[in-house]
Amino acid sequence: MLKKNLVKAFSEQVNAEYYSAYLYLVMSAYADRAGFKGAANWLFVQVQEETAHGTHMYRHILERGADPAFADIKTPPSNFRGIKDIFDKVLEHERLVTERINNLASLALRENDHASYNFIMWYVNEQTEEEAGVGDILAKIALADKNPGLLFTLDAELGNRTFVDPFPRTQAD
Ligand code: OFO
Repeated sequence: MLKKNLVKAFSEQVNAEYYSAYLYLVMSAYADRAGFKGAANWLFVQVQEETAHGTHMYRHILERGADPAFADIKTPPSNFRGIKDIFDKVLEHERLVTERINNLASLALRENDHASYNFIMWYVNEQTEEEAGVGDILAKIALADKNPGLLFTLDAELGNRTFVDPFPRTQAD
């Protein structure tokens, strides 16, 4: 059984994951309307990933015999200044999420809940990968400063990203 403070912390993180999905949906719409269809695709895959992260965590709460707490999902900002600004904000957001995930891991350890700690470790690793991936995109955007043509190459590359469900469920689940 999940302790009360962990139910609260996990539920808040479910909300934060769905907020991330909503934020990336807003960003995807912006990129699409700005003609960066590849970036729009990359961000839309991010929407699906964040939704999967939130849903997986919600299932963890249920599987541990607790009731998830639900709350409003706040409205994300939509005032972006171009594609670099978008990815700067993605990185900034992911760093905040990393902090939240680390706090959640520390709480699980403090509560001696090793099942939750083990569960949250997947998210710890995922955050490392996400921050690194966005850092690579920003490095390429910086290169495009001197050679704007590179932005089109990058956009085409971002257009190739596909969603792979990190937690596929079988009928037996
Ligand atoms: Fe949920 O993976 Fe980043 O935010």
